[in-house]
Amino acid sequence: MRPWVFLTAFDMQFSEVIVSLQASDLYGRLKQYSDAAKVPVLNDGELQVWDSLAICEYINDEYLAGAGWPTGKQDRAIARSLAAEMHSSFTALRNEMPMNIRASRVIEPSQACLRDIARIDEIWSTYAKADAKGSSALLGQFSIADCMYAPVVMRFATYHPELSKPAQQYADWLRTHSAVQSWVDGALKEVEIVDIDEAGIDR
Ligand SMILES: N[C@@H](CCC(=O)N[C@@H](CS)C(=O)NCC(=O)O)C(=O)O
Repeated sequence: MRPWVFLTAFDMQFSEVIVSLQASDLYGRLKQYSDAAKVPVLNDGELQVWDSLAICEYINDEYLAGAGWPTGKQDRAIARSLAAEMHSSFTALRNEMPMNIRASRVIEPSQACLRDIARIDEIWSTYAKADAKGSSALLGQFSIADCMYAPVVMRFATYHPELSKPAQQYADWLRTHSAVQSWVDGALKEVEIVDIDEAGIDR
C-alpha cells in the first residue's frame, strides 16, 4: 500500500501485478518478480527495488527531484525518522491489528499494542500540521512519511482505537486523501479472505 499510495499521489504511471499471499507456490510466484521473494517490489527496466521504503526513496530520487520529502533539512530529517520508526517498530500493533479494510472489528489490545497506539497518537499529534488548503500532512507537506503511516490509518479504521482529537484529525485526513481512497476502492472490490489476518469480532 505504501509505495502504491506514494506513486498514485505523485501521478506516476505504473502497472501492477497482484500476487495473492495465499497463492499455491507463493515462493515461486514471488521469485518471478523479486529475488527476495517478498512484496512489494518495483521493477523499473532492468532495475529491481524491493522493500516499500526503498521503492519510495528510489522514486523520489529518480523521478521527483526530492519532492517526496518535505523541504527543509530539519523537516526532512524528522520525516525520515518517522518513516524509519514506522518501518522498524510497532510489532504488537502489526500482529494484533492486521490490515483488513473490508472489516470493522473489536479486539482486546495487549499492553504492548496499547503502547504502540499511544506512540502513534503522539507522532500524529506532534507532527501533523493543518494548513489553509485543508491538508494535515506530517511536517505540513504530504510526503513519504504520510505514505508510511497509511496502512496504520486503515488498521485504526478497522479496529477503532481511541485517539486524541489531533491524532484522529490526522487519521481522518489521510484516510480521505484521494490516493488512499483509490487504494480503499480497490480493496473493497476484493473478495479474497486471508484467514491469518482475520482478527477480533465483528462490531
Ligand atoms: N519490509 C518489507 C516487508 C516485506 C514483506 O514482509 N512482505 C510480505 C507481505 S506484507 C511478503 O512478501 N510475504 C510473502 C512471504 O513472506 O512469503 C516492506 O515493507 O517492503
